[in-house]
Amino acid sequence: MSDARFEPLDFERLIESEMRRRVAENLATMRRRRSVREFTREPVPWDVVQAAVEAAGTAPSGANMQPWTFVAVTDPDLKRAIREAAEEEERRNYEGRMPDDWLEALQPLGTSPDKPHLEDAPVVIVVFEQAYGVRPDGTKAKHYYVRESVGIAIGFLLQALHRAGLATLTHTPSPMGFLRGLLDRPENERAVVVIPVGYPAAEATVPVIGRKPLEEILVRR
Ligand code: IYR
Repeated sequence: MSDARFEPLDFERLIESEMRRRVAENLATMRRRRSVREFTREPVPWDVVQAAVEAAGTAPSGANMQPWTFVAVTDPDLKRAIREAAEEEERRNYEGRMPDDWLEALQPLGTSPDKPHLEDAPVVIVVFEQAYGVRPDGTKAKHYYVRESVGIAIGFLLQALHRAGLATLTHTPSPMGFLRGLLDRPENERAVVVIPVGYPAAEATVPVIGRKPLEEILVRR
């Protein structure tokens, strides 16, 4: 017998004019989201970070296991340690570990092994995926579609932070094994992404890039 419990759906049906107004407003806002690599050291409101992470936690996940942990680092010593470890790995990447075609693909972005943003940004959110859960009694709970679930949650997080007026960078130092030790996370957790969060420096620039036109990314059948 199933012990599933159901409740009425809380759904707001919109008239089409309101649908269009909202989707256009969202598109205009999201078009302005950019990956930012230059931050001021100005602190950001902690309650805004909290609400953005709570929004990320509403993401759908395999069997609703919510296989994620968001570690929001504000401690300057910890941020420095993350920067130093990330730069060490990245130096090896740029100086030989990345094949030429990868370096070539990154050329337009102007990235380098120097990661001052990992220290300058007032908050650095490290998102961990939980390969499995640990129940209160210590037994393991299986998690499903972990990477997909965490990827969706990261998307929610980036959107929430952007809409709240904060800049972010989606950074994936490679390999990221050092983050579990530095941040004292349990052995079922693996870092997926590092997200510096803050205000862009007044003189911040971003690479000139394009977005694929709708005709190229949407297929109607
Ligand atoms: N992880 C390196 C290299 C890098 C890789 C990709 I794929 C990017 O889109 C950007 C950078 C770095 O952070 O510099």
